[in-house]
Amino acid sequence: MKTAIALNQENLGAMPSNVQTPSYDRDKVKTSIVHIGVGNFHRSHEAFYTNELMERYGILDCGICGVGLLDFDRKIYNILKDQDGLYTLVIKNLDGTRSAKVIGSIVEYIFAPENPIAVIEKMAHPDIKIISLTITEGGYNLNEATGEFDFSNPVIVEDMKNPMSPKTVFGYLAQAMKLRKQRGLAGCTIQSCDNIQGNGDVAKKALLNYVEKAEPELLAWIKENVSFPNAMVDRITPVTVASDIENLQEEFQVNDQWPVVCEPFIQWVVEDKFAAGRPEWEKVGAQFVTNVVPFENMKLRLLNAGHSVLGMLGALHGYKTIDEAAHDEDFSVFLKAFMDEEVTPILGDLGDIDLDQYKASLIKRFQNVYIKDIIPRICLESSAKIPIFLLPTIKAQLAGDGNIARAAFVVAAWCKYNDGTDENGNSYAIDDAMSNELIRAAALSHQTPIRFLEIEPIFGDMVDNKAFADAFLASLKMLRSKKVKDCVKEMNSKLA
Ligand code: CS2
Repeated sequence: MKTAIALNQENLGAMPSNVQTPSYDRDKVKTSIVHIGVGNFHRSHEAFYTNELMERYGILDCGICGVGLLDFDRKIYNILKDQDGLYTLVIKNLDGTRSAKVIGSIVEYIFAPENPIAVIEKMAHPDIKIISLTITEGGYNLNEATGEFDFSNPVIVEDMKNPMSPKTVFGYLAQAMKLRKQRGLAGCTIQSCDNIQGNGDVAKKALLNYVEKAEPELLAWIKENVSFPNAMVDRITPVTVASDIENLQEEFQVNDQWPVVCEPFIQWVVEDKFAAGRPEWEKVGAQFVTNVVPFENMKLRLLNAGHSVLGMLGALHGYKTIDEAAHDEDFSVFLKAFMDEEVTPILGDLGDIDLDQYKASLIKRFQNVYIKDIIPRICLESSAKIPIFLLPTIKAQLAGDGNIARAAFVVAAWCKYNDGTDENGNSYAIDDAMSNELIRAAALSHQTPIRFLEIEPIFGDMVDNKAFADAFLASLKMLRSKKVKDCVKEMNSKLA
């Protein structure tokens, strides 16, 4: 075996010919984007699009400065430092072929816990036109049921007390915007790239709520000078595992400490509302539209909810990855019927979108056996995901007397999931900001099944809806008395 070459700027010229490397001059790249939360998804999506612009069009004024706010980000900080901001994106095609591309668009990185002032200054720098975010669905600090900003969160309380050494994204944004205002600088765009309906509106609401209390005199300036475009973002990007690192060394002779693997599909539909201009991402496939709502609805309620369906059912059954669950005939019949009968009716007019084709392509994407998207990634933080991906579908269906049997079954499966053991007796961790409450409610639900729906921050008053509560209770009873696959078979034949 040939020795793999360590990935860094100096070694780029020595990379084997089957690895695509940046051919543009990275020294000439000018940073105009700060991105908070450089996880795998940012690296397969926005950083990828931006690298394409640099590579294919020589547009170099859209460099990215990554920012990590959490202690957890120390690892990526150290690795990107070692690798001069470079990393490899490995695209895994449906036919098993792979391509490897070194991405060079992240040209700076600041680890906030070590240097909060540098982050504030960077975000307030006149060259910065966009501050983009992937801070997860739960990161916006809004109560799921009431939609209100949670001022009781201890880190928020701390940020209000110590504005110059913030911990949260809101503390940072408020200080950076304050500096921009004081210095007479222009505003910028705050661009959410998280899977949330109206993600821009949500980011705006959260920031304005925070600022109203923390820095009230800044409120009007933000309203006037900062824009918050909504966007639909899409590319399935699993967790990187050790074998991805090894495969890259063997197949491409690249030694990358943290590559990203992803599917070939990519989509970004963005509201064209950028306060200080934007890169021409449309040149490389992004779609700029005036209304993203239909795209968001379709993606969150079919793809993301579809993931949760396969994730919850698959976890109980003991499957490890989404492709295994998606290849299970019973689960895929269930999923398809969920999409057709419970989601499609509430999607409304989708204009030119070919929904049948979209749904068929989703099933194929879930079934991509090379992606190996682990079920724990899908199930983690479900308390922030289910209320966005699944509950709006149930509410809309209930409002029109529509069918909710399968969606309610998935909620019941989620309840059982919080027992923490699959049907083979293997236990797993409940990785969720609300894990204590979820585990407790699931435990109580053995005696009093309705207890799970009484988690108010998640379900609000949905527990009072008889049709939903009945469907949930019937499903949970079934799930607690027999295997998930038998339940799914029964559902499939009963509802067919
Ligand atoms: C997944 C998403 O986290 C989840 O539950 O559904 O991460 C999904 O893979 C991406 O949104 C795909 O674009």
